[in-house]
Amino acid sequence: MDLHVMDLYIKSLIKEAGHIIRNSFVTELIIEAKSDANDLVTNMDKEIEQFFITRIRRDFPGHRVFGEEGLGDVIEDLEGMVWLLDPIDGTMNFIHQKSNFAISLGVYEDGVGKLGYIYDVVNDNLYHAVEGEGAYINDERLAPLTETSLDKSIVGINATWVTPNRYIRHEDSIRLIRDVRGTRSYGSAALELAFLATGRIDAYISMRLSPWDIAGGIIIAREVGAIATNFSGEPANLLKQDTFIAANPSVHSKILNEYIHLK
Ligand code: 2AM
Ligand code: CA
Ligand code: CA
Ligand code: CA
Repeated sequence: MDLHVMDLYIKSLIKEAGHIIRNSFVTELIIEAKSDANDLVTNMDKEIEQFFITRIRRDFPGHRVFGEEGLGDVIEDLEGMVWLLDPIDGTMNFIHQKSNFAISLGVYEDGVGKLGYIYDVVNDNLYHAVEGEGAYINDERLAPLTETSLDKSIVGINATWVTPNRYIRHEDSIRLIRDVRGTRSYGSAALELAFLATGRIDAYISMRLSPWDIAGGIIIAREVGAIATNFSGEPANLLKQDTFIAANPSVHSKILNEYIHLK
């Protein structure tokens, strides 16, 4: 199918999902814990994932859906058309703040990112990209990233990763934080990638992300020149959880080589 036809379809689907989420603000959420007491899921995460799956199965038979809440297909390869969906990225923010969360979606064909979307539901900002045709916010084209340096960079990093952890050496994260201009933590990997694409931050680092957290964002970020890899410098993993760094090309390899030494 023509990518531009799909793009129009997906934009309207995402906006419809956004309406459902905004309307849910007046009703009480059912909140459950997943892997631990702070890893949360609500009835809306599941409802929105189901909403997408029902539409995709009806209108795109043969396409597969890989969603965080597991209501879609079991995905062990990226053959054919695969939609990687996070119905609500930043569930903790969704619950506590009713803002700073996003719908994240990437459409891949045989493992190649074709269409990427991040919808900041509350602010009604839709970031999107079509492979090779640039990245956009609300259909206005984003400028390519410009050259910068580490001492002028703002880095997105969650404070958890500065406490002793099993992924990265404590002294490395402390040194990185000292050497950059500033750090931010938004609590939504998808939004951090959208902010990287708009130049509001210059790098985003996480020790553990899942395919649906980054699938849409890496397509968008790539269109403005950002580089996204795991901590070994390999392309981001779209089948399983992994380390992740996406950054302006002028600081990506410096952060990776001089600050990140995996334990
Ligand atoms: P989520 O809200 O969809 O779970 C900050 O918490 C970011 O890390 C969010 O994008 C969040 O996505 C993601 N994340 C990935 N794995 C997580 C986990 N086990 N617990 C909490 N957040 C997780
Ligand atoms: Ca989650
Ligand atoms: Ca997520
Ligand atoms: Ca989620």
